[in-house]
Order: sequence, then structure tokens, then C-alpha cells
Amino acid sequence: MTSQITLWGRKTSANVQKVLWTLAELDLDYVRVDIGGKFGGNDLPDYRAMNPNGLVPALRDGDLIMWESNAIVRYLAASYGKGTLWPESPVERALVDQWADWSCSTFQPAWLNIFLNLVRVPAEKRDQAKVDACVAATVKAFEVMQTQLARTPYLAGDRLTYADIVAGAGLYRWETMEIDRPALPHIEAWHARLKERQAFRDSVEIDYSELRAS
Ligand SMILES: N[C@@H](CCC(=O)N[C@@H](CS)C(=O)NCC(=O)O)C(=O)O
Repeated sequence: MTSQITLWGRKTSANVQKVLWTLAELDLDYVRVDIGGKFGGNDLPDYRAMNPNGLVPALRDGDLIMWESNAIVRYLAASYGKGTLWPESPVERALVDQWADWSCSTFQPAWLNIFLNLVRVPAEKRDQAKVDACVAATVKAFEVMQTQLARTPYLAGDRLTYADIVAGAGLYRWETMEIDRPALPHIEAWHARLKERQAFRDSVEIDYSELRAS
């Protein structure tokens, strides 16, 4: 166990939630500093020296300071989750990386753009055509996940890996946004499985009403 980990980022950020969920799954001690959103601070020079994007999360572990949520999750899994979140066999890990990278390039941009338009943008500025297109793109991505989840309980096989974390961090927002959702039985079963984990419930199933544009 390490006691040197510091995480910067507000708990309402889905990208921070991936890291919180990973830290909890790995039972790691850490300190979290509220940065971003209503807390601000992410534009200050000291923070930008750690994350030049001025975004959350950022993580320090010993001498390492890093940013980019999926890379942070991958680092924590590789360092502290060998054989669990991080399969050691390159063949097994290839599929974990495949799902994690696909989540970053295809799944997250789709659902995130719904969230930004429905929650972060005031109603009068909402781009409904974009919302509709992003709902369609998200459903298409879910259908890809369903082909796998019909065969295995988790994205890369029989147990939870870091791929489930980076993708599963979007499920609460998807389930709670004001949109028409088609039935996606294997996604719902996967979500129910994740909800059995305290680390998921504590990190991801978090009220985001403070993020709503007024
Ligand atoms: N690709 C980056 C995106 C980071 C990002 O967009 N973070 C958002 C929150 S989810 C942010 O910092 N927003 C500004 C703020 O919270 O003040 C990552 O995955 O870490």
C-alpha cells in the first residue's frame, strides 16, 4: 500500500470518477483535492504546472505527476492491480486495452456530447440535432458492447478490468439523462453487476445536479 497518492479533481467529474473508482477497487490510500468546477483552481499556475490543460484529473504518486484520466487508470492498474484490473498476459491485456481505447475514442465522446448539451448548456442554447445524433452514436456504441456482454459478464472476459472502469464511468450519466433510451438488456445487466460494487456506487453514482446550467 502507498500513502503518497494525491488526486486533484472534483468528485462530480466523470473523468475524476474513473480514478476514484480505480483507487477504491485497489484499496489504495490517497488524498483528494477539490479542483475544477465550482472550486476553480485549475487555471492557477501551480496546477497548470502539473496539468498544462487546466483540466481535472491530475495525479501524483511519488515522483510521478500525470494527467489524462484513462492513462491514470491504466497506470494505477498496472502498478497496483496486476492479475486483477490489469491482466499480466499480453494476450488477455490486449483485449482490455482494446476496449479501453475504444471507450476513449468512440463511446465516451458520444455520451459526453449528450451530457454537455443537455446538462451543461442552458436549454435555449441546446443543439437538439446534436443531442439526437449523439444518442444514436451512443446506442450504436452500446450495441458493440452488447455483442461482447452477451458472451461474458465484463468487457474483456470473466472479471472486472480497468476497461470496465473507463467505460462504466459513463453509465450513471446515461441512465439519468433526460433522453429516450432503448432497451439494452446486456448493458443493463452489466450496469447492475457494477452497482453491486461499493467502489462503483461510491465513485460513479454521484448526483451531478450542481453541474446544470441555470
Ligand atoms: N481527456 C481528459 C479530459 C479532462 C476533462 O475534460 N475534465 C473536465 C471535467 S470531466 C474538466 O476539467 N473541466 C473543467 C472543470 O472541471 O473546471 C481526461 O480524460 O482526463
